[in-house]
Amino acid sequence: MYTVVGAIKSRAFRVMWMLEEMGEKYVHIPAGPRSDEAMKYNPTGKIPALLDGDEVLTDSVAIMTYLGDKHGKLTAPAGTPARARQDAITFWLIDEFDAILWAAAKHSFVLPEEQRVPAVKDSLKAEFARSAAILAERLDGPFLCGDEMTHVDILACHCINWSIGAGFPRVDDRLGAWAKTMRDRPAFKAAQARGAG
Ligand SMILES: N[C@@H](CCC(=O)N[C@@H](CS)C(=O)NCC(=O)O)C(=O)O
Repeated sequence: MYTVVGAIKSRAFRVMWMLEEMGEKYVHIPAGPRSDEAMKYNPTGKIPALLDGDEVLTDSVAIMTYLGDKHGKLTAPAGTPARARQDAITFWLIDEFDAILWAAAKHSFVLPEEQRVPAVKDSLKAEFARSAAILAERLDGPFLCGDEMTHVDILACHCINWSIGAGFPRVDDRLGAWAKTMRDRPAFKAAQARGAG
C-alpha cells in the first residue's frame, strides 16, 4: 500500500491518477505545499511525495517513472529505444509545459509580491500556445507514445488541465478533445473522487 502526500490540486494528482490506472491501493494525505505535513517528507516543502514502505520518494515525474518501472505498466521498458523516446517527450513536457506553467504560477502567487513580474505572463502564454501546437502536431494515435497509454499522457493532460485553471489560451481543438478523452477515463475520475472525499 502506497501513501501519496500532496493536495489533489497539485502535481500529486499525477501520482494518484497513475496509481488508479495501475489498480494500486494508496492512502492520500492532502498536504498543501510548504505545509508542516509536506515538510515531514520533503524538507523543501514541495509536493508530491510517495511513501513506499520506509522509502520516501519525491518529484511527480520521478515517482511516475519509478512506479511504471516497478510494476511494468504505463511505460516502455528501461533500456529500450522506445523508452528513450518516451523520456525525450517527458523532458520536453517538463521544459515546455510544466516549467512555463510553473513560471506563471510563481509570478502570480508563489513568489513574494515584490519579486513578481506579472508582465512576463503574456510571454509565457504565447510560449505555451506554441508548444501546445507542436504537441497537437505529433498526436497521431490514441496516446502520445503510440497505441499504449504511458505516464507521458498523464503528465501532458495534467499540464493542459493546469493551463485551463491558470487562464492560459485554449489549446487546439484536437489536443483539447484528446485531453477530454483522458479526463473521461475511469481512473482519472477515481483519483478526482479520492480528492473530493
Ligand atoms: N518537479 C516537481 C515540482 C514540485 C512542486 O513544485 N510542487 C509544488 C506544488 S504543485 C510545490 O510544492 N510548491 C511549493 C514550493 O515550490 O515551495 C514535481 O514534479 O513534483
